[in-house]
Amino acid sequence: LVTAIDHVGIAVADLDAAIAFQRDTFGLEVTHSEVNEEQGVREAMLRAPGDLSGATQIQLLAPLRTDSAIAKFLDRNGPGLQQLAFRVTDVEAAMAALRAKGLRLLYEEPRRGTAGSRINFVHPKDAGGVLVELVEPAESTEDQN
Ligand code: CMX
Repeated sequence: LVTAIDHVGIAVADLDAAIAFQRDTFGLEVTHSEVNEEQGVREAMLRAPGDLSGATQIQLLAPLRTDSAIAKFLDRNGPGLQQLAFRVTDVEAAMAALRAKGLRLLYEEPRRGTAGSRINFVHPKDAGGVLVELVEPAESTEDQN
């Protein structure tokens, strides 16, 4: 079902400060950033220098709005690990396979994720207390910058 661990998402209050911390402390570099209005986030993807394209990334997620999932997570937990994202080749097929096992998906249909990917989430209560994201990357992964 899963072809790779795509990224690990960290909720942060201040995206620019978090990028600077990851860069200055661990040497990670930003490969992509965007605003996703539907998800209510400002986000950035980071990786270790020299990592090949396709390697697992760190996603920093800052809230755009007070009613967003990330704002609620920060209110409840403070900053920290918020999600684990698995890469799949066909998100609808993955959704069907997980539903058949009795897991709840958060959305009826896939929504738009980072860089034009198609995403859905498994409810954390059905995945061992971890918010699991399913990510089907956009066709071209060449132009993620
Ligand atoms: N990881 C693990 N558990 C979580 C969680 C998380 N990120 N967020 C909530 N939970 C837990 C809560 O602690 C709660 O547990 P208890 O009942 O034991 O207290 C339970 O899940 C349900 O909580 P809830 O109050 O019913 O639901 P929330 O309003 O907190 O929403 C969730 C939780 C997962 C439905 C919501 O965060 C969501 O829709 N997430 C998907 C979208 C998202 O995260 N977008 C931001 C990232 C965008 C991107 O990746 O591109």
